[in-house]
Amino acid sequence: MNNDAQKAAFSTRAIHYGYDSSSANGSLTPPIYMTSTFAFDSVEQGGERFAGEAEGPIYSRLGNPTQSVLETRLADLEEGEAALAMASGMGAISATFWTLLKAGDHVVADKTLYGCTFAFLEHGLKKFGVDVSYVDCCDLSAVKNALTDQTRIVYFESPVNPTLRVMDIAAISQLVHNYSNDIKVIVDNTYCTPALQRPLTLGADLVVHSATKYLGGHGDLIAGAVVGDEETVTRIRLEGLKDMTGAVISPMTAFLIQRGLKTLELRMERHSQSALAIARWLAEQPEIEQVYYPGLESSPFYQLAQQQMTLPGGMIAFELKGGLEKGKQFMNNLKMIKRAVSLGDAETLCQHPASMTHSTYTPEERMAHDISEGLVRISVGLEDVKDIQADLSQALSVC
Ligand code: 4LM
Repeated sequence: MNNDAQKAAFSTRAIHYGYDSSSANGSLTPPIYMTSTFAFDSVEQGGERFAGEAEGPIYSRLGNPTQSVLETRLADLEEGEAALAMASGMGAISATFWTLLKAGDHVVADKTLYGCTFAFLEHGLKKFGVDVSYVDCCDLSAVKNALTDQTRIVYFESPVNPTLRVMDIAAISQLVHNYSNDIKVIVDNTYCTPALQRPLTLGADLVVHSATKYLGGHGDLIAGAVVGDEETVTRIRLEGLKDMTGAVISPMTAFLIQRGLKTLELRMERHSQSALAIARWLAEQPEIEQVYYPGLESSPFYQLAQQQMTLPGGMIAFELKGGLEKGKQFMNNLKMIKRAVSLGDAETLCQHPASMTHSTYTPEERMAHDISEGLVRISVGLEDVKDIQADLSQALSVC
């Protein structure tokens, strides 16, 4: 491993860290170990690896050298001790929760979560005797009041999908750890990536990702990851991944994410720059009721986002005057911009959370969890910002 790049800047480490080409015949890019299993030199060596007494690969459900390069690099970028890459964001989230919880435990989660995360907590974990309280994690006293002796996890996204509320990660982590060091603060960092925000440096215990999004960055894979301290990540690998979910990442996918990481900082800068311009423009349009974007000075989260994130990111949500019907009309008018869920791709994507990503909530739950029926979400892509704006403009003009 060539880890000299450790002291280098983020973009340099995103390209070099965790791989030494001299270990692989000089291959500039890390080889893809497309193998399910690994041959042992002897029965004794195999036994030692299984017993954890010797280093070395065993079977790709437990790890694979291509995956290891990605994990080493991602852990470094998030400033964690270790990372575990998995088959999807939901694979990473579920493996993490299954490992850390047992029946009778309690989770405090923010009131607005990606739809399948909400469904996992509400319909999955609750079925197995885990209690979940949803609170507004922007309200520190609400978080404090929700903690009990049974609480083991405090979980939130920041910024939140889809409403873009921003949580004070340092303040929440401090409050929770003052209450008990047995509670893990877990932050879903999908919207920011470590290029814009590093929750572990702010006091969080674990970070989870849908690597499907900005980390991969090209809309061509599904993957996830968890990053944190070595001991917990090893437990998640050996319990949540190996025995409970089996949500293993393929070597090819791990390779594609490594490729995505090389341009992560560049892409996040461009996504943020274009999204800020688009959000400012949207806020001036007479057809628009409200724009949610933490980079707008008018946002209630502007100051916190300035402190906690290096840039405001590429995601925008907004409501049109006329609500749901106008929102649908607007979306159907789009020409270049794709009507699609997911985010963080080169292509600008537009979706309707109430009927798509957050349709796992009932209409009553959506209302209680702050997801309005008329909300439209845009993942601002890497096209020229003038072309993105032109498409939005023509779609608005015929509403
Ligand atoms: C979407 N999101 O919003 P996988 N955490 C966050 C997410 O946004 C997602 C996941 C986890 C969307 C998918 C259709 C904050 C997903 C789950 O899809 O399992 O990699 O990640 O459009």
